[in-house]
Amino acid sequence: MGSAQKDEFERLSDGLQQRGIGIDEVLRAIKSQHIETPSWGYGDSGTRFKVFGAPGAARNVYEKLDDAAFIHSLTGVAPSVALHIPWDKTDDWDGLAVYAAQRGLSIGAINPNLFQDDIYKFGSLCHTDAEIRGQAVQHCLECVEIMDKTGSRDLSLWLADGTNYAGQDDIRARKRNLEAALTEIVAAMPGDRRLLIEYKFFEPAFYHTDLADWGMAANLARKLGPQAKVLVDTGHHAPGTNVEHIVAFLVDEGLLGGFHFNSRKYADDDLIVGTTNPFELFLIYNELVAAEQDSEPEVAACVRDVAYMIDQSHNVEPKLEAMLQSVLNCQSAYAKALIVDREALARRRSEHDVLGAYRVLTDAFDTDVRPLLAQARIELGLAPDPMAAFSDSPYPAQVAAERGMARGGGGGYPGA
Ligand code: PSV
Ligand code: MN
Repeated sequence: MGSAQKDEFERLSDGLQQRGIGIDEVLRAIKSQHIETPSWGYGDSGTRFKVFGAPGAARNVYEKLDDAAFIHSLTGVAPSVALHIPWDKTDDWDGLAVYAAQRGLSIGAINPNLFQDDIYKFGSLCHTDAEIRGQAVQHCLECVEIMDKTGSRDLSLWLADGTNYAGQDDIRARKRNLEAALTEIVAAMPGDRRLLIEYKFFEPAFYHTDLADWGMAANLARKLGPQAKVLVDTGHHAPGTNVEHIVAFLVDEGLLGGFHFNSRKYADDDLIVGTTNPFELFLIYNELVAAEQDSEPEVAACVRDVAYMIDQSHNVEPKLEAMLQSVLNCQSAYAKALIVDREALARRRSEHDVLGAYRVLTDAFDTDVRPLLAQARIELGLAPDPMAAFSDSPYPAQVAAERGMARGGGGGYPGA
């Protein structure tokens, strides 16, 4: 350990210990954090206006796994990769799982794609036509088989279903269609596999979205039974929504299944989590850390099973650096949540010391946790500064030279 790093860590650790924070426990938690990266964040992707090609962007699922392994080698906390089907489809799932394992990775959530086939113009699982619903269910069942072959635990479901005009369709009929389709899908899933239900209040439909908010997702999850949980995509809320409140509520109900982290600024899932609103990310983690320590065993168990996933596809930022930055922002938010003085917080709350309680949170948020994270990385046998290690690594230039410019150039508009 460099002596400057050692001094900084000891200073921080002394200060935290004086506040009654167990430094070993905090380090243990930081080292066992788990953040899943998305395969689609490594390939060429962008907005519906324009996809700017990126040199070195992964061209297939194997290259995506190589990139994910590189991010994991720098951070030590990103050992799984979410796949999107059919974007990542292969004829050899066993081979893919082995390829991942050889790189210290496992296959994370499997994401069905119920939005890019022509048949889905008016919906998928909610469609009025039973045949189209049947095809959508079949696709999900194919994904359940892929989960089996790859050892994936979670089927992560997002629907683009909805309508654009008042009167366009029967909202209640669509709701029933969805419930029936998901019942069939859950029935086909082994008991140790989970269905994560993602909601989004807008886009690509704008009049009504069939799964518009966490309440609708939670209602469905309850009906579907213990294998179904809610997935919170941080980008899928109206501006001003208190996301940490939703998180606290869902975890307390045992219904929180996972996250798709990104920044709400772009409206959906492209910008890097925690860049514009790191305080929100900290407050989300704060609720989770508090729940981890809850005396109700079910609440604590629910947090332990939460899947922390990034859902971003970068357009103007260098892709690998962007993914690394995303993981680092999650690490920093979590570390800050871990050092909240929970006893002081409980005391201030019981005294109705409104701003005192707020300052307990900002004391943690304002703490420079970099020496703590560096220490955790050193203990994991990693470089203390992943961004410096990234800059020193030949990997990004190597893949740029090998892979060249994959595709890019397109966009969702005619002639784009
Ligand atoms: C949809 O906006 C979403 O958040 C879903 O999770 C998709 O699977 C993902 O983005 C990638 O398109
Ligand atoms: Mn998402």
